Amino acid sequence: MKACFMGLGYIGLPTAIIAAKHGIEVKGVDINPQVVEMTNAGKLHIIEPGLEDMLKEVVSSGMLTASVAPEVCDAYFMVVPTPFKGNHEPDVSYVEAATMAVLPLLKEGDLYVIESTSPIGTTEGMAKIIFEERPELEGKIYIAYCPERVLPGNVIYELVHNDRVIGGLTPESTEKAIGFYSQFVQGTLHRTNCRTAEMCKLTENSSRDVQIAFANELSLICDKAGINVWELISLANKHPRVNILQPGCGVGGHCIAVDPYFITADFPAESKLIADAREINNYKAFWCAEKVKNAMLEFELLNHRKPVVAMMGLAFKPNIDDLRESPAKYIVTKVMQGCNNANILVVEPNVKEHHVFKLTDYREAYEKADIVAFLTAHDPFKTLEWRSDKVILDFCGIFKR
Ligand code: SAJ
Repeated sequence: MKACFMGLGYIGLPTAIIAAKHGIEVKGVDINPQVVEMTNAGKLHIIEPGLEDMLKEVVSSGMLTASVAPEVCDAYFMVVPTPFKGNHEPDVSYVEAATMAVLPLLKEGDLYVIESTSPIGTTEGMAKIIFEERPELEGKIYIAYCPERVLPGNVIYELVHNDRVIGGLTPESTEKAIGFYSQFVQGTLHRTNCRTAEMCKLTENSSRDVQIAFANELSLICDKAGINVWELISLANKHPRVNILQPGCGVGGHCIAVDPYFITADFPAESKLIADAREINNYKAFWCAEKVKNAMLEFELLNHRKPVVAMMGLAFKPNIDDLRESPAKYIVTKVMQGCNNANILVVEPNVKEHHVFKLTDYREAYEKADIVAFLTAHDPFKTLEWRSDKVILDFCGIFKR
């Protein structure tokens, strides 16, 4: 079986490599010629432990080749971005473009799968486009939606071992998709329809966003009530059936902070809790920036000089180098806007240099700072000793004090 993966990004490329590793001949397609060139040279354009060796292997064996245009295969996978537009409206134009690109190649018996996180009804919408252009294919090809749930940094293991939800346009389509994924997925493949599978992905991430919003709301209440929120949550979680997540400086990344809008955009009247959770998590980043700015003003009033401020962390979550959609980055920018940058030390131990921020070593910044704002709970920060001579704003539970 020949499989075509449209989109060689954080999900498409690892999935293409794993499929090729399991004996499937794979044609990888990306609109970025550099991605195509690097892939064919056995070089990763993303950071994922252990993946580059696997890429070199499948490229040298000829099981994976990349190009900018698709060619005739037996199965086609849409693994392209689904961002949202300015007004939080989902943008499925990349899925549409990828579908139009493979449309002329489709033949009877082929499998067409969307993996991209999509609003409910996208798979049916693409089927409509396909059958309008190619009416002879109606009922003759298999169409399904199969979301992924891998965690960046552990993609190889999770792509093989995570359970997956397979939602066919028809039961036959579900079975056909199961036949494909069972070639390399050891997790359980759960059968359903395409709308449920689309909603399942959105549900998983929206549920996490709501849970994080609850933790963040607790942190605002505890700040006002003079309660240590970390201690509170730790005690509440001693209850056998309570599992409250951790407050942070907001919610970042391309998933948890984005996917809930795919629901609220289509069901605004029904999705109040999901919408409020988004508001709370976005507000938390604003609240943290205000906290830092107020601490700077208080310091200046008390000490008659501007403070040195260490902003600890830019990444959107602990121990990674991904700054995309990062609340920490937003907070640093907001704090810098309010003052001349001279006394703001920016720290990100997982990035060597940044095109906007001058980076300082985390130990040096901690030593020099009068005010220290912990934004991302990177492991190296946890080696630092608490200093009572500094103003420490611990937004992400480094010291849990
Ligand atoms: N966060 C908190 N408190 C917590 C947990 C997370 O503030 O207790 C913040 C993080 O700092 C980060 C954001 O939430 O800013 C998202 O973090 P995450 O741990 O959810 O990581 P993601 O976005 O990389 O991965 C999520 C995962 N989804 C779920 O856990 C339900 C992953 O399995 C998905 O594959 C991924 O989204 C995705 O691609 O959809």
